[in-house]
Amino acid sequence: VNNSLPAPTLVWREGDTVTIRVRNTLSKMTAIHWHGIILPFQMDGVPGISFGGIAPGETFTYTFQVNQTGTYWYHSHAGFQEMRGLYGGIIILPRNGAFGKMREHLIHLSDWTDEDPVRLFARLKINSEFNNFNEPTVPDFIADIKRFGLDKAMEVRKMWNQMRMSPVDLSDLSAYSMSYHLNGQRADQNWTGLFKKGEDVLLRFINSSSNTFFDVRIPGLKLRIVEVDGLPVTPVSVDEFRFGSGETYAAIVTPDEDAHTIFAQTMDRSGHCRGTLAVRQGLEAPVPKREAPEWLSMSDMGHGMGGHEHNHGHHQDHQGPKVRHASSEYGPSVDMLVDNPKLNLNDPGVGLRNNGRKVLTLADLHSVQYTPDKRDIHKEIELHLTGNMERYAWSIDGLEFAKATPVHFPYGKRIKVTLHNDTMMTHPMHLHGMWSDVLNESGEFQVRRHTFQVQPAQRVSFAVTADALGRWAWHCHLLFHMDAGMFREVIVA
Ligand SMILES: [Cu+2]
Repeated sequence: VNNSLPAPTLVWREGDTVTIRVRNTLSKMTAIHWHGIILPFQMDGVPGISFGGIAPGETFTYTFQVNQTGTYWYHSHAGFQEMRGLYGGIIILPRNGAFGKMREHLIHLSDWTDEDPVRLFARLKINSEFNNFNEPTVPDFIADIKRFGLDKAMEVRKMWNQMRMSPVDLSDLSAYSMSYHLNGQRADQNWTGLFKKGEDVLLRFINSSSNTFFDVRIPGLKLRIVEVDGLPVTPVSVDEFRFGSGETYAAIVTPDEDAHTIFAQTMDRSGHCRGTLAVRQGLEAPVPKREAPEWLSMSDMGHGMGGHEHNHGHHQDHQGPKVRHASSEYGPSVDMLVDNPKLNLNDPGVGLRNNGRKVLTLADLHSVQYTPDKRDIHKEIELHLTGNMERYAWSIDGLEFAKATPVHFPYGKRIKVTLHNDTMMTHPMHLHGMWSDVLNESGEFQVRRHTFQVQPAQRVSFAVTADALGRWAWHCHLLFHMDAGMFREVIVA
């Protein structure tokens, strides 16, 4: 956008009507989506749902009133353009607030591929594991034999083979085909944000990557999380947070050295990006080593999963919810069904458990300055996130977008949605047009999000007030999962 990567940061003010004329100078159709912004559906920028897209040479005028504050972003919702730099930040100031009360930096974490994303996607479809170098190998097997004895080691292998799952499927794209950027710069280019000694710094983090989870920390500094997805939360101090594609977090830090490293390793530990907060340009602080990837545990894959020969539903313990899988889940698009899901929200996730650092979890986030819609739930919807790793198939209830019918939200009603993850991967789920009010384990309102992570074998519920008429997109924000079919249209009518 305007020859810049990331695209220019847009600063808006609450209450203003903004008008953005987007002229497409590319040779292909494009579309800009305003991520997390509540607006009329025709302005939402999803081709085929909100509008027809912006053809080459055409200009589309977006205009809407801004009724929220905080950190958001915008990106292309067409093809794989987001993966090649079509993203930028949005800062919305409170109606009466001033900009620059505190020193602040906007930090985009993103991924980039030099390959043609279309070809990369096609290759994943053919062999989804080509990219995963954490795959256990023959030496691992020999190590297992030494550790467990041959019988047990064989058993472990057999188990994985039977499940046709890889225990290290943390991410399906790795540093082999991607590079990782902080504000458009590689780790060695060391993007640097300045501060004066003794002052607090507000960091607005945006995960504008197409397909990457980052584990973010600033060694030696606490991150005081004050805002999530643009909205204020009860401040919580952590050392680290897992950052999903599409989410935003704002954190206040108080630097006490001349230089601090902002370190973000990918969830699969195949790569990282890095920047520096410093009192002047040219300084560096030590850069931590990337940690070893951790295998998924059995609990990450639910209990009693397996092929279709198992009797689903007979493994449930009496504590958990009754899990029912849609009949469409029993097909070639699904390789795993979770009957005993994890219900707790306080799991930092694989690779971050017991690492000696205080890691943010979904359970730590509590909205403030917002009174939830307390009306009774009018309708409950349960959807399962499904996939087949070998086929690189990603879907909802076993149905890819092209095979599915829209989800209906009755206009003006309060609706409860339960997402149940029948896959081994974490999915950042993003509902357009309306807020997702994430509920705690007891079903009470906890935190308002526009995008939130559903961990492997986890079940999370949220409530929505369906006050936005029209057609909306709802999808996993990993671009390749979305394109493979983990996507639904929502109709509010
Ligand atoms: Cu996904």
